[in-house]
Amino acid sequence: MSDIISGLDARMVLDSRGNPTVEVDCYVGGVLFGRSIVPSGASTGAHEAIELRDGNMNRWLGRGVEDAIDNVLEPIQEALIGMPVDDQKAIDEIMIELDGTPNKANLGANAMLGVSMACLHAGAALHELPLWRYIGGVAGGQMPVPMLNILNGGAHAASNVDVQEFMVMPHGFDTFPEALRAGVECYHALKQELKTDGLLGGVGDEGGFAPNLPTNETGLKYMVRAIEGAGYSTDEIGIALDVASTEFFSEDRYHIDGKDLTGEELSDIYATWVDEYPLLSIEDGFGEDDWRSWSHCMRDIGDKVQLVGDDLFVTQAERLAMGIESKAANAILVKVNQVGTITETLETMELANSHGFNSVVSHRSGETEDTTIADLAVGTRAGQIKTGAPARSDRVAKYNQLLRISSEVSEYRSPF
Ligand code: 2PG
Ligand code: MG
Repeated sequence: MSDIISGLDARMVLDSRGNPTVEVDCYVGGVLFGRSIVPSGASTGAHEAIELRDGNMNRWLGRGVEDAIDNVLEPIQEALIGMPVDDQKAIDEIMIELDGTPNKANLGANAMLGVSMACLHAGAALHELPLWRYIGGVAGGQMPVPMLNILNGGAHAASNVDVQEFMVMPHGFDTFPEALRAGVECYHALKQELKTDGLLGGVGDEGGFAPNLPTNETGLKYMVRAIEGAGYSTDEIGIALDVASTEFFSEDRYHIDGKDLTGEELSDIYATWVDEYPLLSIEDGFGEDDWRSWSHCMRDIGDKVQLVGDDLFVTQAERLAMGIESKAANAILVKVNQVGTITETLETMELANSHGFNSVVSHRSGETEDTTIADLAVGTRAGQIKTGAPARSDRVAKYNQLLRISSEVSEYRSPF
């Protein structure tokens, strides 16, 4: 049987916010072997690889992806036809060279990632392996602890809450399905708590509730009420935050809860929250270039809480190496479209792992039915995944894929 890429196809499809995105098909021996859809962020980091948008304001509010699709159909296809589809590294390296820029500005990270992921799926299909096993190889897989974003704020909601994500982290369970059930029950309990207080409205971009709250800390109180309201203890279910603080950082100050705080003052608030709440993980507590505050916070509470760099590291080995050097964090968020290829994603995760950093595989706020990240989390044995609330099919699709995988993979270990 042929293992050679015989062609690529690409088309525009919609993401969960009604924006255009890129779908890529990979053909082997003339047969469709792999398909992928590219996700898209809202609170994007300045250092992320470039997502190519047409900018024609008469169509799709300037968010069209015709140029990215043309790049798949023309230069990328031309360069990849004839390549063995299971040589992921060579495929990604050819695209990186063809692009020739440090941030994928030429071909577009959305074009490149679509191809990279479609080839990954095609490679798995060629070897008749489930995707997680193709990624994991002989090391097999490990189920991740889920982080469910049940209360949305920041750029993902129309509310007054600055913190972007309040997640439950069911870490004290023996299996993935049990952990997921506990997390989902907290989602339902939070709905009840908010209803009781007359705060139940719509949901945010990741399916979590999006109430207006008097302070950000009130969100933490609701999380505890949700955990306990669902009948669990805060010893078995903790809280993870994505503060996404770059969104409210300007002129060297953090504008949160109507105050203008220095990085050190904000770090002190996190320290109090860690003492008073079952807070296990804080993502993007500081701005994407505020290395000093990150390192200060690490020195202060880095032994008590997971500090995750998202906009800080943008899944790129070079930025992660800076963070390792300056002891700025102890974990990395992994988003495939921040770097643009599977090979570079795996290299960054390897670097994290070899320096004792935790990895959290993540969705984007703009998602689709594509479930590649579920298999990626299992195959790389990342240990943690965040993929939204258990609501809206773009989020639930990942949890459902993990449930499917869990019938084959029983290994499950919480990093907490
Ligand atoms: C984040 C993500 C995903 P976005 O900040 O971690 O939750 O949001 O995709 O908007 O960057
Ligand atoms: Mg984030």
